[in-house]
Amino acid sequence: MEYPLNSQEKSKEEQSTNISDFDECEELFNAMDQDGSGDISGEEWSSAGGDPDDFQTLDTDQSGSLDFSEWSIACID
Ligand SMILES: [Ca+2]
Repeated sequence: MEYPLNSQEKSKEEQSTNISDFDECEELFNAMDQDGSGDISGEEWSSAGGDPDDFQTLDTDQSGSLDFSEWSIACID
């Protein structure tokens, strides 16, 4: 399924979770996880240009790092 070129405007509601979203999120996650530890530390988040307040919000279990499930909630939704 492809979106027509003239309808680039997608509302948040229309963006369903699909494979390409997931792949993009995974790529971003891996890019931010600079040491390949499998989670994004506060330092990695900041050095990627992330807002510390967003980090706090996304770190739902307050572990001090974002794992992929925490990240994917923000990325895919
Ligand atoms: Ca890491």
